[in-house]
Amino acid sequence: MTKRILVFRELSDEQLASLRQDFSVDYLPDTQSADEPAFIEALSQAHGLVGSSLMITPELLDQAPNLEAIASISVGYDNYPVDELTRRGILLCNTPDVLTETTADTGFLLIMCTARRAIELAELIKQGNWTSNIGRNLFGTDVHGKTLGMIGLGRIGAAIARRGALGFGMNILYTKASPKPELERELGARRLEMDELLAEADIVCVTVPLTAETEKLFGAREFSRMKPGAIFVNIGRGKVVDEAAMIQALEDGTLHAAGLDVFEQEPLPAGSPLSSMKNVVALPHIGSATHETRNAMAQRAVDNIRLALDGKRPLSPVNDQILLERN
Ligand code: 8YV
Repeated sequence: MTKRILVFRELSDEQLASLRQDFSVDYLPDTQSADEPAFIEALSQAHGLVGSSLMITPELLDQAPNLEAIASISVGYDNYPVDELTRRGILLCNTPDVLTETTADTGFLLIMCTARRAIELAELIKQGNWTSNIGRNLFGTDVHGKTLGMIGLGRIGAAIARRGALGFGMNILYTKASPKPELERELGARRLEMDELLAEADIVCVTVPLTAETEKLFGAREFSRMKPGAIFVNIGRGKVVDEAAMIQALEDGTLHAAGLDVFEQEPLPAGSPLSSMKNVVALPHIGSATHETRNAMAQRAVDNIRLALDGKRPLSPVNDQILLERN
């Protein structure tokens, strides 16, 4: 019996052709909602799912009676009910490592653009408003030599910290979540309680995934404890931040500036203050969005789904306890 795979994000022609050699593939790369009739119809037949950025709910899984595995084209997997998938024996895979350096580049891009007001000042030229020397009122702030406070020091956070320490001579702090002795040795990173880190950091960079523990980790209290003039950058997940509290802090000056690649609601709703505030650099979730990396992520997902449906261990399973139960 040829197994069926529903692919709801873009693959290269070669990746799609390789899957079609061994599987029956429903290719719906422009899917924007799990409610779309074509998606629901294909899901009802699917043994495998490949894609990202859709909320997969238990109710949706009820409409996928044959589903064996999901290969997400993402490292984050907060949009999947992992415990429910495990209970149902459905394997979930993600794409760590292949996107680490690109996403860390995006994190440092946000740090630099926010600190040096690059987007705001580039706009002067686009608007024909560069009519005199840039004065003090438009100066940015240095990044080199400053103190970078990492909220999350996993693969991506560590890559950002290396850029800061090794490339910009920055002092690295991180929260006490879990000790990273190898990074303390390599980068001179110091592990602090959150309040201590907020009091000392010139730039706070969030890379933690969205979990029950990290939801709204950052709110009015945390912003009030940041240094005057400090910068907040978030490339993890939008819901790690109380967005209304962040907007209030940006408006009243408690928070000097923010660089954001993720938001509570994506796409960012029209009229959100974050889309027009001069002290905000807002990017449309482009963390891993380069040709090279998105191709590598898609390839990882293709490899994962093929291995999973062939009854083999995928390259990057999330709920791999299922594999232990199978063997
Ligand atoms: C997006 C990301 O998933 O990998 C992640 O967790 O946040 C991004 O890379 C992107 O939309 C991939 O499809």
